[in-house]
Amino acid sequence: MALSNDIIQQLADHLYACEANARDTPKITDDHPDMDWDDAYAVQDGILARKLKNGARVVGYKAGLTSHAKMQQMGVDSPVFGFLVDSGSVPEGGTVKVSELIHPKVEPEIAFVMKRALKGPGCNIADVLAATDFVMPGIEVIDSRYRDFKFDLKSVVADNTSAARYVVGARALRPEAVDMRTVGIVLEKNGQVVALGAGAAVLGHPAAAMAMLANHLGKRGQEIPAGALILSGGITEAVAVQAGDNVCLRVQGMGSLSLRFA
Ligand code: 0L1
Ligand code: MG
Repeated sequence: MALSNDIIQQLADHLYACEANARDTPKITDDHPDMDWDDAYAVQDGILARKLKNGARVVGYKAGLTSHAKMQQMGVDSPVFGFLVDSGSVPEGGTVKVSELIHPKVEPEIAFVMKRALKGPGCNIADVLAATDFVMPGIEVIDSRYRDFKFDLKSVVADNTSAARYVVGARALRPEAVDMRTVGIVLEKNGQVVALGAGAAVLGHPAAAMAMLANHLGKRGQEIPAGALILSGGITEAVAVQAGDNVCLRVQGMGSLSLRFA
Protein backbone atom coordinates (compact mmCIF):
# COMPACT_ATOMS: atom_id res chain seq x y z
CA MET A 1 0.00 0.00 0.00
CA ALA A 2 1.23 3.50 -0.80
CA LEU A 3 -0.90 5.55 1.62
CA SER A 4 -0.83 5.55 5.42
CA ASN A 5 -3.84 4.35 7.38
CA ASP A 6 -4.41 7.94 8.56
CA ILE A 7 -4.72 9.18 4.99
CA ILE A 8 -7.01 6.29 4.05
CA GLN A 9 -9.32 7.08 6.99
CA GLN A 10 -9.30 10.80 6.06
CA LEU A 11 -10.25 9.94 2.48
CA ALA A 12 -13.04 7.61 3.67
CA ASP A 13 -14.35 10.40 5.94
CA HIS A 14 -14.19 12.86 3.06
CA LEU A 15 -16.04 10.69 0.51
CA TYR A 16 -18.57 9.55 3.12
CA ALA A 17 -19.33 13.19 3.97
CA CYS A 18 -19.59 14.12 0.28
CA GLU A 19 -22.20 11.39 -0.18
CA ALA A 20 -24.11 12.26 3.01
CA ASN A 21 -24.23 15.96 2.10
CA ALA A 22 -24.67 15.55 -1.68
CA ARG A 23 -21.50 17.58 -2.22
CA ASP A 24 -19.04 16.95 -5.04
CA THR A 25 -15.26 16.89 -4.86
CA PRO A 26 -12.30 16.76 -7.23
CA LYS A 27 -11.04 13.21 -7.68
CA ILE A 28 -8.91 12.11 -4.73
CA THR A 29 -5.92 11.03 -6.83
CA ASP A 30 -5.33 14.74 -7.60
CA ASP A 31 -3.91 15.03 -4.06
CA HIS A 32 -2.78 11.40 -3.78
CA PRO A 33 -1.38 10.40 -7.18
CA ASP A 34 0.44 7.40 -5.65
CA MET A 35 -2.75 5.75 -4.38
CA ASP A 36 -2.66 2.06 -5.37
CA TRP A 37 -5.46 -0.51 -5.81
CA ASP A 38 -5.21 -1.77 -2.23
CA ASP A 39 -5.48 1.81 -0.97
CA ALA A 40 -8.51 2.42 -3.20
CA TYR A 41 -10.35 -0.67 -1.88
CA ALA A 42 -9.26 0.22 1.68
CA VAL A 43 -10.95 3.63 1.29
CA GLN A 44 -14.06 1.85 -0.02
CA ASP A 45 -13.92 -0.47 3.03
CA GLY A 46 -13.65 2.62 5.25
CA ILE A 47 -16.84 4.05 3.73
CA LEU A 48 -18.59 0.70 4.31
CA ALA A 49 -17.43 0.65 7.95
CA ARG A 50 -18.91 4.13 8.47
CA LYS A 51 -22.23 3.08 6.91
CA LEU A 52 -22.40 -0.07 9.04
CA LYS A 53 -21.68 2.00 12.14
CA ASN A 54 -24.65 4.17 11.21
CA GLY A 55 -27.00 1.19 10.97
CA ALA A 56 -26.77 0.14 7.33
CA ARG A 57 -26.67 -3.54 6.34
CA VAL A 58 -24.77 -5.00 3.40
CA VAL A 59 -27.10 -6.73 0.95
CA GLY A 60 -24.65 -7.52 -1.82
CA TYR A 61 -22.26 -6.21 -4.43
CA LYS A 62 -22.13 -4.46 -7.77
CA ALA A 63 -19.92 -4.64 -10.79
CA GLY A 64 -19.39 -1.38 -12.64
CA LEU A 65 -17.97 -0.25 -15.96
CA THR A 66 -18.71 -3.68 -17.40
CA SER A 67 -19.91 -2.71 -20.85
CA HIS A 68 -17.81 -1.33 -23.67
CA ALA A 69 -20.36 1.52 -23.93
CA LYS A 70 -19.71 2.49 -20.29
CA MET A 71 -15.96 2.02 -20.50
CA GLN A 72 -15.92 4.25 -23.57
CA GLN A 73 -18.22 6.80 -21.87
CA MET A 74 -15.83 6.99 -18.90
CA GLY A 75 -12.53 6.61 -20.78
CA VAL A 76 -11.41 3.52 -18.82
CA ASP A 77 -10.68 -0.07 -19.77
CA SER A 78 -11.59 -2.44 -16.94
CA PRO A 79 -14.50 -3.20 -14.56
CA VAL A 80 -14.65 -2.15 -10.91
CA PHE A 81 -16.50 -3.57 -7.90
CA GLY A 82 -18.42 -2.08 -5.00
CA PHE A 83 -20.90 -2.96 -2.26
CA LEU A 84 -24.67 -2.47 -1.94
CA VAL A 85 -26.36 -1.53 1.34
CA ASP A 86 -30.03 -1.74 2.30
CA SER A 87 -30.33 2.05 2.61
CA GLY A 88 -29.79 2.39 -1.15
CA SER A 89 -32.78 0.20 -2.00
CA VAL A 90 -35.84 1.87 -3.54
CA PRO A 91 -39.14 -0.02 -3.91
CA GLU A 92 -40.51 -0.82 -7.37
CA GLY A 93 -42.26 2.27 -8.69
CA GLY A 94 -40.75 4.26 -5.83
CA THR A 95 -39.35 7.78 -5.75
CA VAL A 96 -35.75 8.91 -5.51
CA LYS A 97 -35.19 12.35 -3.98
CA VAL A 98 -32.84 14.23 -6.28
CA SER A 99 -31.97 16.69 -3.50
CA GLU A 100 -30.12 13.84 -1.73
CA LEU A 101 -27.89 13.27 -4.77
CA ILE A 102 -25.35 15.27 -6.77
CA HIS A 103 -25.91 14.40 -10.45
CA PRO A 104 -27.74 11.06 -10.71
CA LYS A 105 -27.73 8.80 -13.75
CA VAL A 106 -29.57 5.52 -14.34
CA GLU A 107 -28.27 2.26 -15.72
CA PRO A 108 -30.25 -0.80 -16.92
CA GLU A 109 -28.87 -3.98 -15.36
CA ILE A 110 -29.51 -7.66 -14.74
CA ALA A 111 -29.59 -8.41 -10.99
CA PHE A 112 -28.61 -11.80 -9.59
CA VAL A 113 -29.64 -13.38 -6.27
CA MET A 114 -27.41 -16.21 -5.08
CA LYS A 115 -28.69 -19.52 -3.72
CA ARG A 116 -25.24 -20.49 -2.52
CA ALA A 117 -21.93 -18.80 -1.86
CA LEU A 118 -19.49 -18.28 -4.71
CA LYS A 119 -15.80 -17.97 -4.02
CA GLY A 120 -12.94 -17.33 -6.44
CA PRO A 121 -10.35 -17.69 -7.77
CA GLY A 122 -11.20 -19.74 -10.84
CA CYS A 123 -14.93 -18.98 -11.06
CA ASN A 124 -16.44 -19.05 -14.54
CA ILE A 125 -19.88 -18.44 -16.06
CA ALA A 126 -21.03 -22.03 -15.38
CA ASP A 127 -20.08 -21.71 -11.69
CA VAL A 128 -22.06 -18.47 -11.47
CA LEU A 129 -25.17 -19.95 -13.09
CA ALA A 130 -25.02 -23.01 -10.82
CA ALA A 131 -24.83 -20.79 -7.72
CA THR A 132 -27.60 -18.39 -8.82
CA ASP A 133 -31.09 -18.64 -7.40
CA PHE A 134 -32.78 -16.19 -9.78
CA VAL A 135 -32.19 -13.15 -11.97
CA MET A 136 -34.38 -10.10 -12.47
CA PRO A 137 -34.30 -6.59 -13.94
CA GLY A 138 -32.57 -3.85 -11.99
CA ILE A 139 -32.08 -0.10 -12.38
CA GLU A 140 -28.99 1.28 -10.71
CA VAL A 141 -28.88 4.99 -9.86
CA ILE A 142 -25.25 6.02 -9.85
CA ASP A 143 -24.05 9.33 -8.45
CA SER A 144 -20.29 9.81 -8.57
CA ARG A 145 -19.11 12.06 -5.79
CA TYR A 146 -16.52 13.42 -8.24
CA ARG A 147 -17.12 16.73 -9.94
CA ASP A 148 -18.67 16.29 -13.40
CA PHE A 149 -18.15 12.48 -13.18
CA LYS A 150 -14.43 13.11 -13.86
CA PHE A 151 -12.33 10.39 -12.24
CA ASP A 152 -9.79 7.66 -12.79
CA LEU A 153 -10.40 3.99 -11.93
CA LYS A 154 -8.74 4.10 -8.51
CA SER A 155 -10.71 7.18 -7.45
CA VAL A 156 -13.96 5.56 -8.56
CA VAL A 157 -13.18 2.35 -6.64
CA ALA A 158 -12.53 4.41 -3.51
CA ASP A 159 -15.92 6.10 -4.07
CA ASN A 160 -17.68 2.70 -3.98
CA THR A 161 -18.04 2.81 -7.77
CA SER A 162 -20.56 5.69 -7.64
CA ALA A 163 -23.19 3.48 -5.93
CA ALA A 164 -26.20 5.48 -4.73
CA ARG A 165 -29.65 3.84 -5.18
CA TYR A 166 -31.09 0.78 -6.90
CA VAL A 167 -34.40 -0.86 -7.59
CA VAL A 168 -34.87 -4.52 -8.54
CA GLY A 169 -38.00 -6.49 -9.26
CA ALA A 170 -40.48 -7.21 -12.07
CA ARG A 171 -40.30 -10.91 -12.99
CA ALA A 172 -37.65 -13.11 -11.37
CA LEU A 173 -36.49 -16.05 -13.50
CA ARG A 174 -34.30 -19.06 -12.85
CA PRO A 175 -30.97 -18.49 -14.62
CA GLU A 176 -31.61 -21.43 -16.99
CA ALA A 177 -34.94 -19.88 -18.08
CA VAL A 178 -33.32 -16.95 -19.87
CA ASP A 179 -30.42 -16.50 -22.28
CA MET A 180 -28.83 -13.51 -20.60
CA ARG A 181 -26.70 -12.78 -23.66
CA THR A 182 -29.59 -12.21 -26.06
CA VAL A 183 -32.15 -10.81 -23.62
CA GLY A 184 -33.17 -7.39 -24.92
CA ILE A 185 -33.65 -4.29 -22.79
CA VAL A 186 -35.33 -0.96 -23.45
CA LEU A 187 -34.81 2.00 -21.14
CA GLU A 188 -37.38 4.78 -21.31
CA LYS A 189 -37.30 8.25 -19.77
CA ASN A 190 -40.61 10.10 -19.68
CA GLY A 191 -42.06 7.68 -22.24
CA GLN A 192 -39.21 8.11 -24.75
CA VAL A 193 -36.72 5.35 -25.52
CA VAL A 194 -33.31 6.62 -24.37
CA ALA A 195 -31.18 3.45 -24.52
CA LEU A 196 -31.48 -0.12 -25.70
CA GLY A 197 -29.28 -3.16 -25.75
CA ALA A 198 -28.81 -6.83 -24.96
CA GLY A 199 -27.24 -8.61 -22.00
CA ALA A 200 -24.14 -9.54 -23.99
CA ALA A 201 -23.08 -5.88 -23.78
CA VAL A 202 -21.87 -6.81 -20.27
CA LEU A 203 -18.58 -8.56 -20.97
CA GLY A 204 -20.29 -10.98 -23.40
CA HIS A 205 -22.56 -12.36 -20.63
CA PRO A 206 -23.69 -10.72 -17.36
CA ALA A 207 -22.54 -13.86 -15.50
CA ALA A 208 -18.99 -13.10 -16.70
CA ALA A 209 -19.08 -9.94 -14.58
CA MET A 210 -20.28 -12.04 -11.65
CA ALA A 211 -17.38 -14.48 -12.12
CA MET A 212 -14.93 -11.55 -12.19
CA LEU A 213 -16.50 -10.22 -8.97
CA ALA A 214 -16.16 -13.62 -7.25
CA ASN A 215 -12.54 -13.87 -8.40
CA HIS A 216 -11.82 -10.33 -7.23
CA LEU A 217 -13.35 -11.04 -3.79
CA GLY A 218 -11.50 -14.36 -3.61
CA LYS A 219 -8.18 -12.50 -3.92
CA ARG A 220 -9.23 -10.48 -0.88
CA GLY A 221 -10.24 -13.62 1.09
CA GLN A 222 -13.96 -12.87 0.63
CA GLU A 223 -16.84 -14.50 -1.23
CA ILE A 224 -20.26 -13.67 -2.65
CA PRO A 225 -22.49 -15.06 0.12
CA ALA A 226 -25.68 -17.08 -0.35
CA GLY A 227 -28.65 -14.71 -0.55
CA ALA A 228 -26.58 -11.79 -1.84
CA LEU A 229 -28.04 -9.41 -4.42
CA ILE A 230 -25.63 -8.43 -7.19
CA LEU A 231 -26.01 -5.77 -9.86
CA SER A 232 -23.99 -7.19 -12.74
CA GLY A 233 -23.30 -3.91 -14.55
CA GLY A 234 -24.90 -1.38 -16.87
CA ILE A 235 -25.93 -2.77 -20.27
CA THR A 236 -25.87 0.68 -21.89
CA GLU A 237 -24.36 4.06 -21.21
CA ALA A 238 -25.72 5.73 -18.08
CA VAL A 239 -28.55 8.23 -18.67
CA ALA A 240 -28.71 11.49 -16.67
CA VAL A 241 -31.96 12.15 -14.77
CA GLN A 242 -33.45 15.10 -12.92
CA ALA A 243 -36.43 15.89 -10.73
CA GLY A 244 -39.69 15.18 -12.55
CA ASP A 245 -38.30 12.30 -14.63
CA ASN A 246 -39.94 8.90 -14.81
CA VAL A 247 -37.73 6.00 -15.82
CA CYS A 248 -38.97 2.61 -16.99
CA LEU A 249 -36.85 -0.44 -17.80
CA ARG A 250 -38.39 -3.17 -19.95
CA VAL A 251 -36.55 -6.48 -20.10
CA GLN A 252 -37.56 -9.13 -22.62
CA GLY A 253 -39.54 -11.89 -20.86
CA MET A 254 -38.89 -10.31 -17.45
CA GLY A 255 -41.43 -7.50 -17.32
CA SER A 256 -40.82 -3.86 -16.49
CA LEU A 257 -39.58 -1.81 -13.58
CA SER A 258 -39.97 1.89 -12.94
CA LEU A 259 -38.61 4.68 -10.78
CA ARG A 260 -39.57 8.31 -10.32
CA PHE A 261 -37.26 11.22 -9.53
CA ALA A 262 -38.62 14.11 -7.45
O1 0L1 B 1 -22.16 0.98 -12.03
C1 0L1 B 1 -21.38 1.52 -12.80
O2 0L1 B 1 -21.11 1.10 -13.94
C2 0L1 B 1 -20.70 2.80 -12.35
C3 0L1 B 1 -19.28 2.59 -12.13
C4 0L1 B 1 -18.61 3.87 -11.74
C5 0L1 B 1 -18.42 4.81 -12.86
C6 0L1 B 1 -19.51 5.79 -13.02
O3 0L1 B 1 -19.80 6.56 -12.10
O4 0L1 B 1 -20.08 5.85 -14.12
MG1 MG C 1 -24.03 0.02 -12.51
